[in-house]
Amino acid sequence: MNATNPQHVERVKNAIIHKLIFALGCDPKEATTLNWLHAAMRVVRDISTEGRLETRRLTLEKGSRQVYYLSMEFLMGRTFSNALIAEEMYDVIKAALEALGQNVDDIINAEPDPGLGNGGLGRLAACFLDSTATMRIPAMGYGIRYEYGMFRQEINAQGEQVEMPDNWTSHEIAWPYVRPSKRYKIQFGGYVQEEGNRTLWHSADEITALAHDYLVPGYDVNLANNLRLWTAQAGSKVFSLADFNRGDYFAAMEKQNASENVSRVLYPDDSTTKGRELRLRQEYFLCSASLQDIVRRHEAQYGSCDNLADKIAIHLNDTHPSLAIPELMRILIDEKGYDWQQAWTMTQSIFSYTNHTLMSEALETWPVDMLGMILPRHLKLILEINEVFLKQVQERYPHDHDLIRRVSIIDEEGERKVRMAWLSVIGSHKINGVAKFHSQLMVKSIFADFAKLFPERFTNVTNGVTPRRWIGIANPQLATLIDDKIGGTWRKDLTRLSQLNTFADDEAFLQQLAHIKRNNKQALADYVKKQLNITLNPDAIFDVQIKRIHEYKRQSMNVLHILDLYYRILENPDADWQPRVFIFAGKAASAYYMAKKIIHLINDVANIINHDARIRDLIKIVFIPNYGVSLAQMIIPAADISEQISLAGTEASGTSNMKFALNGALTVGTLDGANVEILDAVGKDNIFIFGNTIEEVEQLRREGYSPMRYIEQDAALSHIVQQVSNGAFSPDDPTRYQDLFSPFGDYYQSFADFHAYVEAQNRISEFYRDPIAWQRAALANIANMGYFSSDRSIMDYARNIWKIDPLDDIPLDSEALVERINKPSAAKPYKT
Ligand code: 26W
Repeated sequence: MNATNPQHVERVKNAIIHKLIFALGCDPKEATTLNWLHAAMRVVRDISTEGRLETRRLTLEKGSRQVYYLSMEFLMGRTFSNALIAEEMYDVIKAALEALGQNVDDIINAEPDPGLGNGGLGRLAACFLDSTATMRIPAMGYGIRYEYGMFRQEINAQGEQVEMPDNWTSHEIAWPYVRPSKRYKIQFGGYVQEEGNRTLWHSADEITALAHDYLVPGYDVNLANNLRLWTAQAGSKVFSLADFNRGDYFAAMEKQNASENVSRVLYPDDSTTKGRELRLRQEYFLCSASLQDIVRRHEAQYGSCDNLADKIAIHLNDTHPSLAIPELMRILIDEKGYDWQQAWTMTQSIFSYTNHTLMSEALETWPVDMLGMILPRHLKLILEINEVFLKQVQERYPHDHDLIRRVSIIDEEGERKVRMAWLSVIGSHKINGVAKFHSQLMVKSIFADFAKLFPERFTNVTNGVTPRRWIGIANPQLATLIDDKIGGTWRKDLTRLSQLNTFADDEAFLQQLAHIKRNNKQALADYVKKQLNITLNPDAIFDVQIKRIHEYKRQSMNVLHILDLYYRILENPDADWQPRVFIFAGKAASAYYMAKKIIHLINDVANIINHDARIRDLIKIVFIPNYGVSLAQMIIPAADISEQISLAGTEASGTSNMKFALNGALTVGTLDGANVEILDAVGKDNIFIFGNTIEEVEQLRREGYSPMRYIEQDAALSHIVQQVSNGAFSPDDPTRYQDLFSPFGDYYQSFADFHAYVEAQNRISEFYRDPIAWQRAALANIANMGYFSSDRSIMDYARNIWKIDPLDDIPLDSEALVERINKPSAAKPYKT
């Protein structure tokens, strides 16, 4: 659609007014910003809906294979801005809203950003859905519509994280389609009974899953995929009218509340048994609702499940949805009458699984007793799967008894536990890691035994990010500059960015890059001033670490460097120091004591250094609360330095590293995760790699890592650790950080990498003095990030794992699109 065509603008303007009145029942004279947002969203949703119908029509007509992507997390970010970019309606909506006296950016920013995820895994799922639609791969995402998301992070006056409910659903009316006809019963508890060769599950409780559909429009295609999120509804049986009428309102509602808790929050505190049980129920809730829906959709099209494995792929985004494996077995055997072996053959060829972490403490296990109590039928199936599998292993390796112990789905040591990663590997035909380095380690470490048993199953798909959101929306000035130089095709084929390499010696171009970065830094500084009343100098180096707070990511090592710089400035105040702004953001899991302590430390240190007049603003530290997709969109384009400093071997991939480089930030990073591939892509002169390699890390572990050794050798480090431990930054509670930098702890070897890290940071400060050289390096990052598009990742999955070909669609021109505004469906009808 064309913003310079007055007829198009007029039509869109009328459509917005029409929605305001007839979809929202709102008088335009009294409309609030949210009302305008919802009305404009409805106009755009109509267009995306046509794309959705077209996608269904093509999929059904051709009998295409499709993929179902199961994930406990989806960090979709704001919907409206994304849909505007995808449908290429930003300019026309902006013009129409302006004609109505409204500012499009205020309206975009009024949309809450649903926090239905925690980290990279959730954002990856969102980038992937965007890319499936753009790459014309028929796909549906399944997740949970958590009423309160993860939590809203506040930082209290003392500098500590406080978790508040994130009430994002309260205003959400315009984008999702609620599907009252798509409900499924989810059963829990009870017991199983053998009857002849059938197994009957007599459950004790049930709840209902209700579908909410969120369209995901593709970019520059007439297609849209769907994200189906489930909410829990208690059945009518659990509401006691008798209690209610007696006036015992608490008793009347108690059971209802308890069952609806399943979709209340992401990551209930799992430090208690009750919290862990709730998490297990959530996982099953997602799996059962989705699998029932998948089977229903398939049968509606083909009449039976006989060809299920030919037509669908189901992808497990980590092990969290791995109960889908026994759930499909249950449906096929108990409900559809297939025999065990038939069901198992289908199941194995349908499922594939992505592993996102090697850290053993993050590998999910469920106590056999808990699983048996909540899902007795599934425990029985898992035990049968295990028995069949172990028998095969025994036949192949009859003398290796330890192998059986190691690969058994049941961990028999101590309390018996079900290993969900083992179940996922055994139940899938393909298993992938998320970066080359990670995939290599995966088959050498946690899955070594399985890689020996089924080498053909293991593969790599390096993560990627969607350029539509991470440049198009996040950095519009950079997008326009790129459009001017090489045209707009990079949005669909990110490798086109390599054409920018020809500008490496074009100083005017490099200056334009610098100018855009400066504007983005200023915009972030304005935000920080407004939100936190801290003044940032946009000419300082913006050094950014934004991600979940976790010991392995080593935010505390970043603090060690800040303190090193602080003491050096104090010692030598007249040297020519490069001003730095250190920016942090990220949430700590509510029960993760150490991660919360790290947030506290960052704020304590910020409080002292920011107010130390001797530093003369050469260092500024900010912790920006409530990290999420929208905040990332503002911070990343403003970064000069991207901190990717996890201990080698711990970060599976990282995806913010890709977003930063794409926006021209230089990485300071270890040889870990996708940093290794980013180094290959951008070249060693355009990235600051430091620290021990995985071999060195392992060597230190074998020798018995001694943090004390580094303290003894390094006076600066020793001084910093002493100061922090003795309360120099926590005068109100001098013992607060006694345990943080303990010379007996340091599991993630920050002390071992400290010196190399500081040295890399010093090189950065020196390099920053030459603005043209710096921008040339920034350009080398932008221009060579083509590989890291999630479109490439999705095509890797589609070709090698899911075996799905793209649909043939005919993109519409702007006249055809404008014809769709406020008109009954223009899409060709299809049979349901
Ligand atoms: C069992 C509970 C649980 C749930 C989620 C443990 C750990 C998680 C993480 C939040 C998972 C996660 O986000 N992993 C990240 O996935 C990204 C996408 O592949 C990778 O880029 C990151 O390296 C990895 O940490």
